[in-house]
Amino acid sequence: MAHDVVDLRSDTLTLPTPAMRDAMARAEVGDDVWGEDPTVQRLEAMSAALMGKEAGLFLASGTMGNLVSVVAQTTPGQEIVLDADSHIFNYEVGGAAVVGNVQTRPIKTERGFLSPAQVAEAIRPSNVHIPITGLVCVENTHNRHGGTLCTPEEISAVAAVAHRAGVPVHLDGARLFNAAVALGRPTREFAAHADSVTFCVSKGLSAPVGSVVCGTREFIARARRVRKMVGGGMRQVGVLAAAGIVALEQMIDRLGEDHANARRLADGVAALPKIRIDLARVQTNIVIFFVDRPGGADELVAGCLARKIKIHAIGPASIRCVTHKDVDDADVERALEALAEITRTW
Ligand code: TLP
Repeated sequence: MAHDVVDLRSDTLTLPTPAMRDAMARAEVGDDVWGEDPTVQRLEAMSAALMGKEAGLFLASGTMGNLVSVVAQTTPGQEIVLDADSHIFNYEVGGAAVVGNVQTRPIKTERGFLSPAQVAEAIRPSNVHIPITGLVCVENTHNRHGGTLCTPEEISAVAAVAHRAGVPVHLDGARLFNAAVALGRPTREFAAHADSVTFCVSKGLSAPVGSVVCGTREFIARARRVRKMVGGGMRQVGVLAAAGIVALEQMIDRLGEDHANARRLADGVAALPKIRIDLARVQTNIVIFFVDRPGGADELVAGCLARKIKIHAIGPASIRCVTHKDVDDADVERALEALAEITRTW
């Protein structure tokens, strides 16, 4: 069935599948703060297995997963090292600073990924004047860099440098399954050298709510306390975890379709006038492009909206489109036709 509105603003806009709604309605539940929700426990165990970790913890969002991971692995006054375009630094309302009382050390990178040399340089020496480096964060795939991905080997190289200095590593894998599918590698290989990893079931995997953080049993016990502290202890939350289980069972392999659609969208966009796009960065389900015309990004957003196509301006001259299960081939064609029409006179 054709979609009335084509929504390319984010993969967070995916609607739950009928199988998810069915699983939610039937979910066996209990009070999860009391450790009595069997459906949550099943999702956490499945997640831990997929990430090759001892334990998992279901949370409300990727933001909460990152916050809990930062707080559980640092002490106030420490510094966390991350990419300057990372989600934690840009889009999480300063939670690491406000709740975690840590200082962020943002570092500019080419594709969103710190090199081992950058990490080595950023880790602080022991000195009475200087904050202690408490955590290194990696984001894969990388949102602001346009869904770029890094390999398990790249993560391992960065983690080796951090670990040599006694610093743990957190992997913000909100879209880790996109990287795994794109590279044909299991998620546990990406997570292997990270001390904590968060992934979201609410993005391309299409569940309505939720993320899971995984790590050692000891880390998860600490993370559980922090989750409670920030108000994230939920009760009969198996109704949400049930959709997450369906997401992991049924929605991973199809992410390749989203990547193919993003590629077609990007190739079409590259042919438009006054548009700049780096096609090499289109590696998963995100397409970012730049508009070389004053007010052009707003014109594109408004022109698309008038044609029932939603795209997102992430800056005064930049647009982000994200493909997902509620965007099909015909929708990509519709979006490209709309963009061609709007830019025809440019
Ligand atoms: N990203 C959202 C917005 O917040 C920008 C989106 O539409 O892409 N890490 C990464 C890499 C993310 O892209 C996001 C969400 C999160 C963490 C936070 O997840 P939620 O939205 O569940 O808090």
